[in-house]
Amino acid sequence: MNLMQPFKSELGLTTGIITPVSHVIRRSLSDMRGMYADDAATERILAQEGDRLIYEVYPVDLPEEEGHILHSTTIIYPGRVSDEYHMTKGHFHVKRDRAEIYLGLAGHGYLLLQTDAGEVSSVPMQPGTIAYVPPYWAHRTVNTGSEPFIFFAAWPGDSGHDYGTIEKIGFAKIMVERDGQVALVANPKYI
Ligand code: M6P
Ligand code: ZN
Repeated sequence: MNLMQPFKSELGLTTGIITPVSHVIRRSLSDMRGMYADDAATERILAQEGDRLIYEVYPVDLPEEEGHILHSTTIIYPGRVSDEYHMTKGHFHVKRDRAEIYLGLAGHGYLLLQTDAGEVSSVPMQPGTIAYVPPYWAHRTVNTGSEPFIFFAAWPGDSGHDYGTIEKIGFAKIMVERDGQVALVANPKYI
């Protein structure tokens, strides 16, 4: 057995940054082409304003193996693509029966979940909210506020990220601003 030594990381509770920083995953609008409902709006923003940063992930460096508990923070910057709020790509776990825990740290948003059968659920999140992603649910987070939406996440080391399914089929529902309110509506692109 390869015995790992105990260690700690420091989490900036207001910044969401975990130190030491092993690596940072940055996803910009161009990384999410085709994921927002309004493709023309995506291309317009890219042409007129450039490639805006949508979110960053600060992971703790750990082996992606059974027995470990992977953990990270995610910072989703506020904004919209047309009327759709900034969000993560979203994924199923490759091992579908692996769950995940989110803890809201700053800002306001939603956890959107969806099963293989297309059932959708939405959980509002604010600082202090512990949201549970049960086994078999794809998960995406959305910043519906005007400040960065920051949360901590922990999940089993052998879960794996399956992005392909969501890239192909999308989420059945999207979070948009309608008449100044946050609304969960049918995704016009969902097949
Ligand atoms: C959370 C966790 C990570 C995930 C990240 C961004 O921190 O669920 O596993 O990578 O959010 O979400 P996504 O991978 O869908 O872009
Ligand atoms: Zn996950």
